[in-house]
Amino acid sequence: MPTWDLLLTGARIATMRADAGPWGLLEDGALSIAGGRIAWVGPRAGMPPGTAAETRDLAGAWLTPALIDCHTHLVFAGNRAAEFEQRLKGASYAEIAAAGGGILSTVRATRAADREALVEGSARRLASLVREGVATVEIKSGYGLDRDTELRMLEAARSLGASLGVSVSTTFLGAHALPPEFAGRRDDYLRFLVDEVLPAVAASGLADSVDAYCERIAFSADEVSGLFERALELGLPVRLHADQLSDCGGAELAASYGALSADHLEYTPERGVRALAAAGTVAVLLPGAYLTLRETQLPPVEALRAHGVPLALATDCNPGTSPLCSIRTAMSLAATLFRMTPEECLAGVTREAAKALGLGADRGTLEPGKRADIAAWDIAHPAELSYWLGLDQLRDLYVSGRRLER
Ligand code: DI6
Ligand code: FE
Repeated sequence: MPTWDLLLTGARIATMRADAGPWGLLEDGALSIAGGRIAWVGPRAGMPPGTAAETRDLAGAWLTPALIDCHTHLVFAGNRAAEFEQRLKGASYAEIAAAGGGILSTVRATRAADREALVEGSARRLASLVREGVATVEIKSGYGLDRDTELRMLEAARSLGASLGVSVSTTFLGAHALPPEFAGRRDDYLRFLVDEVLPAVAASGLADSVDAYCERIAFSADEVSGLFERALELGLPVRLHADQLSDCGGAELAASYGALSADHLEYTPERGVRALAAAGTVAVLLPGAYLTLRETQLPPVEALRAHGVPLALATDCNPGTSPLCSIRTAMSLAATLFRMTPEECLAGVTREAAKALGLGADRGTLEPGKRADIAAWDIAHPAELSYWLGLDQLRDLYVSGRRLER
C-alpha cells in the first residue's frame, strides 16, 4: 500500500491536462503527494488504498496547477514613473529611448545597485506574484549590459527565488540595448557579448536560457543570429522578444533556432506563425505591454490558434513597458483585449508557460510524477480566474508539496 505525505480530498480539480477534456476537469477529486511530487490524482471514488501522513478536506475548493509567469524583468533598480508621465503627455517609447532614457535609464540605476539592493528592491514585485499563486517565475537580466552587472542581476534573481520559496528560471538578456560606452560601436558590443559575457554567464551556471530584444530600436535579426549560435554552442536554449513594435522577422528567426518561446508577436505575419508552429516554439503573449503602450495592433491570436501554436501568457513585469506585477491581471487582460478564452488563459499560465520554460515534463499540469506545485482557490469555477480584476481568491499555494506561508 502506498504511503503519502499529504492527501487532499473534497476538491474540484482543473488538472489542465491537454488530453482530458475542458480544463482537465475532475469533480469530487482527490490528490496525493509523496516526496514533493504528485503521486495520484483522480475522482475520490477511484482512489487506490493508501495511507497519508496528513489528510486535508478542501470542502469544495478548486485545485489548479500553481501559476507560472514565464516572462518577467522583475529584477531592476529604480523605476520609470517620470517617463510614464512623459508618455502620457505624448512622447513615444521610441523617442524616449532614442534620447537616452528608456532601458538605459534603468541600466544606470541597476549598475549603481549592489546585489542586496537589487534583491531588496525586487522582492516586493516577486511577492506580489507569489501571493496570487505563482510558484515558478522566469526573470531576465538585461539592465546591466556589462559582465558584472548582468551576472549580479542573475544572482539576485536566483537568491530572490530561494528567499521566497519559489522556483526561478533565469534568462540572460545582454542583447537588450546598446550600452552608452559602446555608442556607435554596435559590432564591438555584440562581439563583447559573444566572446566575453555569454561564455562567463554559461560558465557561472546562472542562466537557464538566452533572450534578445529583436526590434528596430534594439537589435536586428542578423545581430541576434550570431548571439544565438554561440548560446546554442554553449548549451543554452534561446527565446526572443519578437515583433513587438514592428515586423522584424522575429518569429521566423526564433523558430529557425528552435527557440523555446517567441514573445510579444503583435506584428508577426502569417509566415511567422507558420514557422512557430513547425518549430514547436511557444508564443508568449504579453497584454501588460500592449496595454501600457496603448498598442492597437493585436497579436495574431486566431492564426496562432489555427496553426496549433502553444499559447502562453505572462506579465512582462518591467519598469518601462509593463509595470505589471499581477499574473491574474495579465489573464484578465488577455481575455478582454486578446479574446483568449478563460481556459486558454489558465493554460497559458500553467501548461503552456511550463513548456515555454522547457519545464513541460516537470510541472504545469496536475498529473502523477509532476512537481506538486498546486494552487487552491475559493472560486465556483476556474473561468473566474480570468474574470475578476484584483480579487484575492487564493486559499493556499503548495510548492513541491509544501504549503507556502504567505
Ligand atoms: N520587454 C522588453 O524588454 C522591452 N519591452 C518589453 O516588453 C523594454 C523593457 C524596458 O523598457 O525596460
Ligand atoms: Fe520583455
